[in-house]
Amino acid sequence: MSKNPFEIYTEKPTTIDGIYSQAEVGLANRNSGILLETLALDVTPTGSHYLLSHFDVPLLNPTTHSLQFSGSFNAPFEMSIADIMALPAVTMPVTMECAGNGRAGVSPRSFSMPWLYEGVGTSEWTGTKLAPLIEKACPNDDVVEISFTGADYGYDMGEPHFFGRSLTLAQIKKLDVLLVYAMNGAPLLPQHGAPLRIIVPGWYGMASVKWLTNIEALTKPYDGHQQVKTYQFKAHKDDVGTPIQSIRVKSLMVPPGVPDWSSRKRFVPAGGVDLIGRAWSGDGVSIEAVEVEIAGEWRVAKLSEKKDQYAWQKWTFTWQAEPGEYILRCRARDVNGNVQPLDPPWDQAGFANNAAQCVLVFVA
Ligand SMILES: Nc1nc2c(c(=O)[nH]1)N[C@H]1C(S)=C(S)[C@@H](COP(=O)(O)O)O[C@H]1N2
Ligand SMILES: [Mo]
Repeated sequence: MSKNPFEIYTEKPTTIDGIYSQAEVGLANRNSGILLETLALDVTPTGSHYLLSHFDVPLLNPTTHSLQFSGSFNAPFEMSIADIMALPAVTMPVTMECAGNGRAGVSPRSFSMPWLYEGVGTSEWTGTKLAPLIEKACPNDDVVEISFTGADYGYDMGEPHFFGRSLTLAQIKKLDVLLVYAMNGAPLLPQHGAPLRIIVPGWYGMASVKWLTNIEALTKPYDGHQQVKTYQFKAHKDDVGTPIQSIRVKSLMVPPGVPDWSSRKRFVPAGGVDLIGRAWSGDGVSIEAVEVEIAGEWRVAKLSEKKDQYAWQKWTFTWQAEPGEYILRCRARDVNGNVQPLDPPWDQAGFANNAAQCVLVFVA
């Protein structure tokens, strides 16, 4: 047998809209999503923050783990977690969203983690700024990119690799990248990248490498699988693609009322109903307005001020619900004029679907 049993698996399995394979259910069980009711909170409780791990969760020892700076640095070094924790600490609430969030709503759909709406959350991340450490390691003049490698290893499309991503030096400075060891005031949990990860505020989650082991200064563009073979917008399979980076404008609501166990449709008693939700956009851009659609009419919601640059904003709307059947929708607009579409934007792998959420409710 070949040393690489997956070398023939270069194509993703075929899919049927609305029908999920056992492998996809397995992915969905490992990669839990936010409980939409916790959108009522500014900070997502750690246990409700979504998860996306491509391979197995590495169980690393925080007392022996170290971060290596390698490659074309003039003054490379190594740091323990204790060394990193001794540096000036920053705590930042950041809304993180998986680039695959909404994938299940794109038709025809592509095989991968089948998110409906749940691949998002806001945590208070504690760590230290990455840019000064890169400066300390002193990148040589020939450096074009910095790569970040995780300890998790596996196969995708026939290619064995450690999960890794890259950023340019300019991006690291501009994006306020953090080297993070704590989440919501507690040490990172294994599934969220313990003992060390980066957080790239304002970008989709794939950039925020977990289980960080190595930071390398590269003299050629990074060609890691998770940078060049995926996380590219593609109109079709053979499209050259454009890299996915900033989060697209989006909003979600807490589904009102109570659910039916098997259909997940909602029952709402007639009368005043307080709709609550969150809205966010990429690169720390503020939201300008959120609208709610009820019975075909779009109405302006009340929007809270932005408190933290990279965290979502709260919105509310009081609905005088009359008996009937409704599809509620919400859509946000950011200050740059980007608006959520009503229909899913097309992407071959279902990335970055920011179409307005639909919630079916019965009022009686
Ligand atoms: N090492 C490593 N880092 C990773 C991943 C991974 O599989 N391995 N998944 C990425 C993706 S796609 C997302 S959306 C976020 C999810 O972070 P979370 O699981 O803490 O929510 O981590 C990113 N960092
Ligand atoms: Mo993701």
